[in-house]
Amino acid sequence: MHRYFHQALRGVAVAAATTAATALIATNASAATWYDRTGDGTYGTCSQLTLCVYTDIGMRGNMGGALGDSSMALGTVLSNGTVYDAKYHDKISSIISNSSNSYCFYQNFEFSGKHVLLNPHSSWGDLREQGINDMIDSWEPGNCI
Ligand SMILES: [Ca+2]
Repeated sequence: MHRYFHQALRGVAVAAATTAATALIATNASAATWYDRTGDGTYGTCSQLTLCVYTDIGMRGNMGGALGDSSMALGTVLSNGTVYDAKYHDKISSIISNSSNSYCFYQNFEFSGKHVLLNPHSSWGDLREQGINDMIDSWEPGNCI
């Protein structure tokens, strides 16, 4: 758990220039606000948010969206008691970023393993093309490490 916490703090440091706080720290009151929605196959479900992940290809399925830049590790319990693990762990298939930051997405929840970099204001409609479909467990603003 301590290692986990350390990893979370590193994520914040990487994003120090942003409003980032990490949802990894369940008691962190400044964690980005998270919205659970259903993707409808358009960009509209994410238009008011910073970063959105979808469990299905083409911006469909369960959608988790963060308002504000934040690192995230699936499988942790957030301040609202939500366990992200069940809904998104190893299920993300498309992503939209409206952030001015790049984002690195990792295979493992400790910001490790296979990883891919999403440029600012970009999207991936089919993560099979990035070779990381149904694999992502964590992400953070900034470049990959
Ligand atoms: Ca999926």
